[in-house]
Amino acid sequence: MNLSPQAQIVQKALSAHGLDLKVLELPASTRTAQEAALAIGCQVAQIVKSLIFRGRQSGLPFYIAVSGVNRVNEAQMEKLLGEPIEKATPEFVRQQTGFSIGGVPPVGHSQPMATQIDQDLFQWDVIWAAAGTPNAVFQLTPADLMTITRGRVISVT
Ligand code: 5CA
Repeated sequence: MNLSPQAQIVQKALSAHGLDLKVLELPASTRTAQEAALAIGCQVAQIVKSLIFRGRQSGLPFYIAVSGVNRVNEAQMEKLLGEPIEKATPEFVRQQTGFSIGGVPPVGHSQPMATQIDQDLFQWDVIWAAAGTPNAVFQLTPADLMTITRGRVISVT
């Protein structure tokens, strides 16, 4: 299958972990969690939202993998991360990850960053994440998500 260049970056990062995870490019948009769930035929809660925040003091990026139905409790997250945070601008997301909003994957980022994983994703046998473009996704297990991101599992809500 011919993947677009951004999706190929993600496929290579996944393959490098030795996991049999396959990037799919779908005809329909997967730009938002809702659109992705519709295109895939799964629950919105099974979609991994890839949210980037910026530390207001450190300027560092934080990656939070969030179930499609959850909203991040920023005050709680600030306690956990130890500094005030703000939602990243589209430009900051591109700089730090190498991808644009709507296609940001959990792996293959241009800069390594601290990762948190929403514990609610563990309710599902399989979940889906973006794979570099607003049409690319891949299926994985919550355990795979931990393996590929080395993230810390937390309550985000
Ligand atoms: N492809 C789907 C999942 S398979 C996807 O990427 N969904 S997402 O939720 O991870 O990405 C969209 C997210 O980008 C939104 O939830 C929102 O948090 C963020 N976002 C959207 N527009 C903006 C914006 N203008 N500035 C900052 N963040 C934004």
